[in-house]
This record gives sequence, structure tokens and C-alpha cells, in this order.
Amino acid sequence: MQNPVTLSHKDRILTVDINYPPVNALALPVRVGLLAAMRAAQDDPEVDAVILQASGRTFVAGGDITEFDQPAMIDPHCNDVYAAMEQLDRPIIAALHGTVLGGGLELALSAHYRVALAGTQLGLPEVKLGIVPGAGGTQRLPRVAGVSAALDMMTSGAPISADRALTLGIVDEVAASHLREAALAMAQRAIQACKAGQLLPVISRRSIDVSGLAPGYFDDYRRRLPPADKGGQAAHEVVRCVEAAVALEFAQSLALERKVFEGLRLSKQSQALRHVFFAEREAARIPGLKPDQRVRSIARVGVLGAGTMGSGIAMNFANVGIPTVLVETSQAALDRGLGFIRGHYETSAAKGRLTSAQVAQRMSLLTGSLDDQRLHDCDLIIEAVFENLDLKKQVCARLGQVCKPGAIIATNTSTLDVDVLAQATGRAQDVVGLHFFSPAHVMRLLEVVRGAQTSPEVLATVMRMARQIGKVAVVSGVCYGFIGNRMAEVYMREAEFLMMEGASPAQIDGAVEAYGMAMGPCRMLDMAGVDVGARTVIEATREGKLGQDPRYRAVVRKLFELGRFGQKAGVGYYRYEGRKPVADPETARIVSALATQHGFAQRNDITDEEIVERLLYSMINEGCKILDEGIAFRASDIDIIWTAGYSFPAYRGGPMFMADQVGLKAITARLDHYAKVHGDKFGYWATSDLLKGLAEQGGRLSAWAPH
Ligand code: 3H9
Repeated sequence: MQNPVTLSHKDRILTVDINYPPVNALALPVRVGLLAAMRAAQDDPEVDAVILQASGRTFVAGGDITEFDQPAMIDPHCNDVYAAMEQLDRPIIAALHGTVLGGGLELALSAHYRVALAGTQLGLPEVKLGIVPGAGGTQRLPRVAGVSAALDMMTSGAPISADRALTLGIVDEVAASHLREAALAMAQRAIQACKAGQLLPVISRRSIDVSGLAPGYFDDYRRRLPPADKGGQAAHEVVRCVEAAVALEFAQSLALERKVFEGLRLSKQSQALRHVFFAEREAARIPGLKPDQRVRSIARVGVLGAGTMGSGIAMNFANVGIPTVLVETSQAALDRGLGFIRGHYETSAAKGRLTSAQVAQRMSLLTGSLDDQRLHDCDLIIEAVFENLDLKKQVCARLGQVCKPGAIIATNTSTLDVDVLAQATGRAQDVVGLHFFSPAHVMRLLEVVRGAQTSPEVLATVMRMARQIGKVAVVSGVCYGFIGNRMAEVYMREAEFLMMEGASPAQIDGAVEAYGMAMGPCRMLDMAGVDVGARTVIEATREGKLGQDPRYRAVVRKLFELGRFGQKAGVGYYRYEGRKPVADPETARIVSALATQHGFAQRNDITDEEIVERLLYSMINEGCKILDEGIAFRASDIDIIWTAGYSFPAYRGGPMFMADQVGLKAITARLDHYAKVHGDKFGYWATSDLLKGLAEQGGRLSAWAPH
């Protein structure tokens, strides 16, 4: 490979250029190159100043995350490079563009001056990977931005704009354009300042301003963070490092930071978060698609149905500047949909997240219509009508007539057979399932359902579109519930069986929430609507998709029958005081009667461990069946479905990552145990062949690939 760090000399300025695609990460060859560059500058009396820049779409986006799995990081460490930069007796100007993140910002903070192109994003996102900034970030950032702003940046991991960085003193200048010229001009000023006898500004030599910090400041700050064992481990360690920065000499606290970084790098949370980082990117790769696969252009979108789902879907496109037509059958429904969208945008504007000009611009991209002929010039049409097979079939048949040739017809179904709907259009090759999650303008996950005849071009187009609208897309094959809801069905099944065996909704929710799920199954269904959940179960049972067990999801059906629709009705699994769920003795009575009816012996020895195992291990088993059947391409795709769409804690990596961590042998042993204890008339505990095989061979799901 070509040297990733090149030097060029002109007019006594040395330009050090990093060129290491895709994101100029600080991999070993880059560190070696940078260190050599600093030594060359030090030894060269013909150099008056150094400009540090990067080629391509971005300045340095961080340390090389792929290196973090190594037992030990290989020298030179970034800290060696940064120390050499600070020791240079001539000015270094960092010229920043793109995303200046993690080790990239740490690199910039080790230069003497920084100029950023307008639009640059800067941040220390390491906590999102379960680590702390490990090359001086926790030490240098508080020295320029102050303790409070530095902690906020590092514990959230959120990037800031170049303008905000200027206000905080992180950069010295923002250039509207012509970054190179701005850096050269800055270099000339710095050279003059040196000649006038000014000392070079070295951040590590500055003191930290603690005058505004109240006594107990750091403890108060810690209390506002998520608990360490609930994904907050790295954020707590950031506070420890900054506290050390205030109390100790730079060299001492830098050494502490490095030790903390090394400890976290090997931690379970960090391994899981890194797995999620790479799994998200892997999910975009579709086996069998050629790298030069042609994609269709999507310049105009149509959404059929302006309910909560349809309106949310439409917003995704307006948000990125794509004209979208929203079609409904009644003016009242259309007005409600457009009103919902406007209300959402205006609330965002009131919170300062959008300007009123942006609200107006987005609304101008959205048109409503009662005439489905308006869909004719759309490149992508998404039907988001009520989840009913006959209705959706009718709608798809109509779309087949109305849409122009080559348009992509997408169905937003969560359970229905995409192949049946595709046939109804008469052009199955142009049809794909796009399962948005509610609220569709907020949730990051998009399940892309490839039908038996979906063309590679259509699949590639919607994957690119998903990225454009900021979604993480995962491809699923066709089966009942696709990947996510099929697994969720198993999770809910066990929750309800456990209830009939004697566990309360609060105990079940509490156990999985303690594990890290944002919301337990009972609270979740109460919020989504017991009626919605029950109708799906009733319909699917009628169609024979959920087996013939009369006990299956008996609780949700009963609650539905009794009008206990969840939060919106004030009662469901819980009773609601406002939005607060409280235990309801009536639920216990209903469930106990169901237990008697269905022959469950109620017991009071159900532990949280049993709840987590029965809900999650059975879900893992279902995930393995999904892999075995070729519904999902890889185990990590399933993890992304669950972390991005079902609030599975990212710091646990997703259910399949969890399975590898627990050990597949241990999981199959527990599945066998529950089969023995409960019997297995309906095959609920039948271990998937894939899981059984891997467990026997000592294999791992993460390493599995279909033959
Ligand atoms: C750190 O800096 C620690 C230091 O404090 C201490 C060190 C001692 N490393 O996301 P994309 C790959 S920790 C390796 O699709 P985008 C990525 O996997 C790091 N690889 O592009 C993908 O590969 P592929 C702190 C990386 O335009 C390709 O680049 N920094 C890294 O949507 C394109 O990525 C971060 O956490 C990396 N650091 O978004 C920033 N970054 O094509 C992490 C990316 O094979 N990165 N890749 O799938 C990002 O947030 C986004 O990638 C970025 C670009 C916004 C930069």
C-alpha cells in the first residue's frame, strides 16, 4: 500500500497529508507516518510551519477500531505522536474538514492551531464504543473547552458543529470555504507570532479553569449518568479521567487515562458496542449483489395511507428534501395526517431543533391528495394502509395499475406475506417489503423484506434509500413476522406462560429491564396497544400461522376481550395512573382464572433468572431457526434488528452476540431443561439444528455463514 502519510514542501511550509481511506483512521501505518513526519519537521531547518491535513471526505475520524480487539496495542501509540507534535518548536496548524472524531480530534488538539471548514463535525464519541478517549482527549479537551462542556461532549459522545467548536475555543477559526488557503494564512500569522517571540500555544501546558465548579461537582455529574452496569461504564470513567486531569499533573493523568482506556477496551460492554458498530455496517452488504449493481433513482415518493405510520414514513423523505405525495381516501384522514406532520415539525421548531424556514421547506415538499393517480409519477410508492391481507391485496393490485413502469412498490407490513402482495401487483420483481417501526420518523430500524421475486436492483435501491433517510436497514426473507416480530412472538409467548405460572407483569418486566431492555414486554404491549397485539395474534391463529395451542397468548386475547387495551384505556396488563403503570389485582385474577382454565399450576418460585432465560434463550433459538431457514443472512443482522428496533441494550450486543457470550452449549442445556420441566407438546423448546450443531462443535454464531 502507498504510504498513508505524505510530506510536501513549499515556501518553507511542510504539508503533512494523511490519506488512508475510507475515514483516515489512525491505524498503525498512519501513526508511524505521522511520527516520522514530526521527526522530519524537527530535523529540517527549512520548515517554518507545518500544516496537518487529510485527503478524501474527512479529516481523521478516530483511532482504528479494528485494532481494539488485539491483546495489546502496537507502538507507536497516538500519545507518542501527539507528544512529538507538542514538542515541535515550530507551529502546527490542523486543517479540519468532514468528521473530526475521537483520535482525530485528539490529534487536532495536539496541534498548536486549528482551522475548520464550515460544516465540519467535531466530537469524542468513544463512549458509544464503550471506551474513553484514549489519547489525551479527556485531558486536553477540558483545558480548552472547560470541564463542563468537555464532560457533556465526552459522556454523550455527540458531535458538535464547527461554529460551536469555535465558541468553545476548540478551533481558532471557521473557514466558510477554501480550507487550504485559510490554513496557509493561519500558518503565516503563526510564523510571525513566533518571530515576535510569542510562545507556541500547547494545550497540555494550560491549566484547567475550575473556578466555576461547585463542591461535589463530579459526584453530582456522575449521578446524572446511566448506571455503570447499564451501559454507563465508559461515561463514568470519563468523569474519573477528567477529575484526575483537574487534580494531577498532565503526565500523571494522561497515564491514568491510558490505563482506563486499556481496561475498557477489553470490557464486555465495549466488545458488545464495537460488535454493534461493525454489525450495522455489515447489514448493508447483501450477499450475491454485484458491487456495481445498478440502482434506480428515487426523486419522488408516494405514501398511501396518512395514518400515524404513513405520516411518519412521509416525514422521512421530506426531511431529506424528497418531494412526497400522501394519498388518502377521505379529506378528514388526509387533514389529520398532514396536521400531525405539521404539529411534529412545529414542536421541533419550538425546541430549537428546526428553524421556521426548515418547517416551511419540509411542508412544501409534502402534498396531500385524494386521487391515487397522483402516484403515477412517483419512483417509490409505499403502501401504509391498515394491516389486513384482503385490504392490502386490493391496494397492491391498484398500485400495480396506477404506478409507472419501473416504479418500486413497497408494502409496509409487519406480518403479512410479501410474496402474496407482490403477486397482487402483477409486477413482483418491483415489490419489496419496507417494515418501518413506530414512530416511523424516529425509529432507526427498517426491515427490508425481499420477496421471492424482488429484483436485485430494487433491493439495492431501497438499501441506498434507507441510508439516505438515516435508517439502519436489515434484509429479511419472507416468513410470518419476518425477523423481528417472529422472534418477539416467542418472547411474548414465554412472558404470558410465565404469567399464568404465577409471575406478575411487574416481575417479568422488572427482570428483563434489569437485564437492560428499555421496557419489559407487558409495559411495551400496553403502550403499543393490547388491541393491536391481540388482533394480530387472533388473525394469525385463524390463518394457522401460530399453531393450535389453546393456551397460546391466552392473556392478551382475554385482555382484549375485556376491553383492557393498555395505556390508552387506562388498563391493560397494568392499571394506569396517568402514564404510570401500577400493579392491578384484577390482572392477577384474570390471569389466575386463565391458569386454571388451561391447566397451569401456579407457583411462587419463579426467579428473574428463569424469566430472562425463558424469554431470551427461546428468542435466540428462534433466531437460529431464522438463520437456518435463510431468512436472515447472518447472526449480526439479527442483533441489529433487536438493538435498533426493539431496544435490546446495545451494550449487550444483541441476542445472538449474547448467545455467543453465554456459550451455545449452556443455552441448549437450558432449552433442554425447560423442555423436560414443561413438556414440549407444541415444539416450543425444540432446539434448532443450527444451534444444536454449533453447540456440539463448540462453534459460535458470529462465525457462522451459510454454506
Ligand atoms: C478512538 O478514536 C479512540 C481514541 O480515543 C484512542 C486511540 C488510541 N476505525 O460509517 P461508515 C469504517 S475510537 C476503523 O459506513 P459514513 C467503517 O467500518 C474511534 N474503521 O461511513 C466502514 O467500513 P466498511 C472514535 C472505521 O460516511 C467505513 O469506515 N471514532 C472507523 O456513514 C465507512 O464508515 C468513531 O467512533 C474507525 N474509527 O460515516 C467514529 N470509522 O466500508 C466512527 C469508520 O468496510 N465512525 N470506519 O463497512 C463513524 O462514526 C462513521 O464511520 C463516520 C463516517 C461518521 C466517520
